[in-house]
Amino acid sequence: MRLSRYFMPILKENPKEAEIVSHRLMLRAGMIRQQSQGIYSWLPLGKRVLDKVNAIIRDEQNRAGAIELSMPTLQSAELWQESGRYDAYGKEMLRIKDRQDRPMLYGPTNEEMVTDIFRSSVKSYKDLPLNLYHIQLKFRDEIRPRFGTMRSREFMMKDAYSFDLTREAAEHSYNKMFAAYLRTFDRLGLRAIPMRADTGPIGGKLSHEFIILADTGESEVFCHKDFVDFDIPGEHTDFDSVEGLQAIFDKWTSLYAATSEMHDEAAFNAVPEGDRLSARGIEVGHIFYFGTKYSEPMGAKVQGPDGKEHFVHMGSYGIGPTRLVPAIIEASHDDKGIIWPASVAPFDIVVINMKAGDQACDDTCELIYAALTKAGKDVLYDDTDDRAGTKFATADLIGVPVQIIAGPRAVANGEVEVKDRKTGARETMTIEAAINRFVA
Ligand code: P5A
Repeated sequence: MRLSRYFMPILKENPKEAEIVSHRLMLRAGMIRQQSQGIYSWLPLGKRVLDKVNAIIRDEQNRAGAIELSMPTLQSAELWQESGRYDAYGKEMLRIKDRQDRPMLYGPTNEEMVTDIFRSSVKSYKDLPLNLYHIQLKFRDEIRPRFGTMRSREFMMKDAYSFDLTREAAEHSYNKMFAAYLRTFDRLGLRAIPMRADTGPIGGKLSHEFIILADTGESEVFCHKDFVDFDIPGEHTDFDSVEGLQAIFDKWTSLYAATSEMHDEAAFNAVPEGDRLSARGIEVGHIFYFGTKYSEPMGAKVQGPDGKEHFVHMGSYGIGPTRLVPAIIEASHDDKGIIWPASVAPFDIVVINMKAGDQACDDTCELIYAALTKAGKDVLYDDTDDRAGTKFATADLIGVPVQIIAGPRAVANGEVEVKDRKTGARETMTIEAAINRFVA
């Protein structure tokens, strides 16, 4: 992508409305724009990051055996009347009427709709287990939308829903998502700690929130500090192994970890004082087991091996991609801007032409840009006629992991500089060496 032809509206000044660093940096880097309170457009640079986050989430959901579908944002009120949540959900639900005066709503979550899909076509235990997910916009009319897309009214969610014949089988499904979440957040460059949490309007008695420790987090959390160094399940994890997944779950729940709503002061005080971590955190995921809460009132049942009908045991599993992007920034930035983990960076490399219009600089940059693009890298080429200082500041602000800098003096020697955004380390090397480093 040539910057001169891209759309990346950088802000020079710090936006006044932004209270936390991720919100400030997302606005300054031209990643998002607020359209009305708590409702955002994702501008091209932000959209690239969001797509990469979603690709990792999708990959790990698929690995764990979940199947993707797509459900609509608008739902009919009737479904929610069946489960009893239409009235219970309160003012957070955006209620709309269509032209025939039928009550509709902008979905805050999809338990009812997916249960309806399930009951219309699954009739036998032989079709279980089943886990269906989608990545879709949601709307919750939050009392206090704030911190940009961290807590917005319209937001994206990956929501998965599992269906099983028995409670034991449902626990295996829960453990699959538990392990998949550990892997997902790790690939996003984050350390997320599962913590016992309040189930709120989703219901049931068992749930875990996945929390990123951050001073700017909205949740108050308490946990054993060893979680920070626990091993993440590897990519060859056998998701069909009941014992294997139970062992992962048991390990990751063996020490104290709870959000403030579930906090047990006495249990926490039993943790040796030096091992106690009392901190703030960002909830990036939340998984639930709620048994037959929806299947019973909505009549979602299958025939079991005993020939009788059984209400299915269900769980639901949410991740917030539009919250994850600022959470990643909260965890990874410096005073110059964002530092993207390579897995979600909007571009792999930025090529900075320090003197656009200078034939040697232009030729060198074109050569590098073409070679790296051909090798499948996402390359941003800063071919604008901005001052070099402005270009460096922009490159640091948008946080692309590698900068290849071509200035007249180095280019005259057949060389460029390669800068690592995270460490700031710079290395001068031949043009060929710079290309080879990233092509291999
Ligand atoms: C689980 C999947 C649910 O809604 N139903 C379907 C269950 N869970 S949840 O905890 O309420 O939300 C799941 C995740 O969505 C993100 N999230 C938000 N992100 C941005 N702005 C919001 N207002 C918002 N509300 C929820 C969080 O990451 C949460 O863990």
